[in-house]
This record gives sequence, structure tokens and C-alpha cells, in this order.
Amino acid sequence: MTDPRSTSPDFRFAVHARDGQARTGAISMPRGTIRTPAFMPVGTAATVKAMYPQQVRELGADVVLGNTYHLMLRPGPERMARLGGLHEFMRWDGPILTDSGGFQVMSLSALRKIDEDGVTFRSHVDGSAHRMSPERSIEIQGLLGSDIQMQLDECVRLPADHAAIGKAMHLSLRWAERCRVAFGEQPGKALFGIVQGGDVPELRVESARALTDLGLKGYAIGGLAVGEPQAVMLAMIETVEPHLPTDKPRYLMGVGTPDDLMQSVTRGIDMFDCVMPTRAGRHGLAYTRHGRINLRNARHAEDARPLDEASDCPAARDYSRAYLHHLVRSDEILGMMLLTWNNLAYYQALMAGMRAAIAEGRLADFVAGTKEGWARAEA
Ligand code: PRF
Repeated sequence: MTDPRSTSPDFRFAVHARDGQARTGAISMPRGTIRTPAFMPVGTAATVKAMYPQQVRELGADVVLGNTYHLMLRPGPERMARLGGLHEFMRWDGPILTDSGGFQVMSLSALRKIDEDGVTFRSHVDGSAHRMSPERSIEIQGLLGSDIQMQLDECVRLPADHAAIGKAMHLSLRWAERCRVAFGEQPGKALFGIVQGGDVPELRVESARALTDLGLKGYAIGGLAVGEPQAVMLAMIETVEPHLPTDKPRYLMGVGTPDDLMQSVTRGIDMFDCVMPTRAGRHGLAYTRHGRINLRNARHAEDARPLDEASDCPAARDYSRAYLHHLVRSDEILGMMLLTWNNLAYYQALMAGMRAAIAEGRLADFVAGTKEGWARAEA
């Protein structure tokens, strides 16, 4: 049942194997199956930047992420619905998860203001005024045709004081309840709650318990990787994990580096999204078995070796570092395309490696071996 092309009329999650707190399994729904732990490439504006949808699929991505905030501003949810929805628009027929918009409003828009009912903000595109409530976020995610929808939440950047973190967490809980009502019953689709509570263990536990009581189909951990050290992030995952149902997927939002993914999977996380592999690729950075390589660096100017001769990915295998260096230094589009391709291939291979390792009860060895490869500098 781990064929990503297989479907289920309902939204279902099955854990197939465990290794410590880590799990491997599959989320099935009408549009396909997501093998977990899963990395979701970010397709903010109806495109995984610099990639063809077919390429993303071939790398082993079972699901991509879209952003309510960006798509509501451009092209607009009603227009998207008239055009047949996001899947048809971007030609991705697998599952799509959409973030609710709150996080992007707070990080991207101007003049944003949060109140009990929602958030008012100005578009970063044209300055126009907008309003988003929990109900409107769910309505927009429905118009986009999203398969996995996220509750509207408020994420506080760290460090922050206890009172501010608590206030945002409680508001997020009230919005979760409103999103649940707005979402109603949608058999092949899911609404996920988002645990908030910053770096305060008691608030994290309260949030996880209250969301669990809502009986949602999945649970995200938000409000992490927002300025705190990795050790704090991992400690918060360990705090929250025992309070989440074991039979529902757990999604760590906006994370992270390859090491973050391995450490979080080890602690029981099933899903991730992050701009890191795609954004880094547009900035001349390549993730490889030997660690992260900055192709801008002059030391690559006459290096005839590929990024990784053993990779299945043509971007990693068939082009010299000297050529990639040249493309990056010349701001050529192909440089961004090849490095994005390489990076997503690396991330997807890392997830596949973890899934196999969990199934065989050797995740710790896999993690140690991967880190050893990064340390073995070959340049
Ligand atoms: N909430 C939402 N989206 C998010 C986050 C969050 O806390 C984060 C935090 N890492 C990334 N994306 N809705």
C-alpha cells in the first residue's frame, strides 16, 4: 500500500513500521498516497520554483504545498476555482496541502493587525487591503481545491515573552475550533490543527491536548524554526509528541535543514515542508552527500567533478562543478534549475532513505552514516 499512485476514497493514515519514536507509513486519499515521513516541496505561487511538476513527481515527491496568502492575492481564489482549481491550474494531480495564510501574512504583508476575528493586512504585491478570518481561510483553501487544509493560527517569533506566546496559542485554539466548524465533513480531505506555544512546555502541552480533543485528521507543530536554537526546537517536539494521537500524521511546519529532518523524524514527525532546498538552489547552494556546497566559491572554477557521480539525478551527475559555478556566477536561469533539481533530489532521497531505514529498524545507523558522509570533506 505504499504505491503513491494508489488512492483511497477517505483520508486515511496507516503506520507500517516503527523504530523508537520514528514511524513510516502512508496517508491515502482520493488524489494519491503520501509515503511518510514525507518532504513536501514548496509551491507557493502555484509553482515549485524552477521545476516542472513532472520532475517534482519523478523525484519521489507525493505532495506539494501551496500558500493561501499568495494565491488569494494572485490570481485570487474565485478566479482559481473558475479555472478548475489549483491542481488543474498548475498541472499537479497528486495531493496538495495548503498553508492557511496566517504565517505568511505576518511575515510578508504590511500593516497587519490581528484581532479576535481574524487578521487585516495590506498585500505585499500592490498594497491593497485584505481581511482573513478562520472561515475565509477555509473557504479559500476549498476554492483552491486543497486536499489537506491548515487551520488559521498565529505564530509568534522567538524569543518572545510568556504572555504573548500564551495569547497567540489560545487565539490559535479558538481559531482551530472555528476552522473545524467551517470545514465540516469532507470525506477525502483533511483539516489539520496547529500546535503553538513557543518555547514554553506547559503551553505546548495545553495546545496539543486541546487540539487532540477536536478530533482532527492530522496535527502540525507550528511556531518552531522561528529564531530558537535547534536544541529548543527538538525539545519542543519531544514535549508535544506524547500528547498527540499516534494514529494521526504529525507535520512540522517550515522545517528544515537535512539534519533538522533527521532529528525530527527520529522524534516522531511524519511530514515537513521547507523552502530551503528550492531557495538555496536559487542562491548557488547545493546539498550533497558530502554536505552543502557553495557553487559561487572560486574554488569550483576549474573543478571538473560533478556534484555527486553516484546520484540518479542528472543535475548532480552530469554537469561539472566548474559549469555550475559559471552558471551561478553568470546569473543564468539554468544554474537555478539544476541546483534546485539537485537539492530536491537530495531531500527526497534523504526521506526515502529514512523510510527504508525505519522499516528495517536501523534509523540511528542511517542518521550516523549520513552525518559521517557530510563530515568526510572530499574537496
Ligand atoms: N504556522 C503556519 N505556517 C507555518 C508556521 C506556523 O507556525 C511555520 C513555523 N515554522 C512555518 N509555516 N500556519
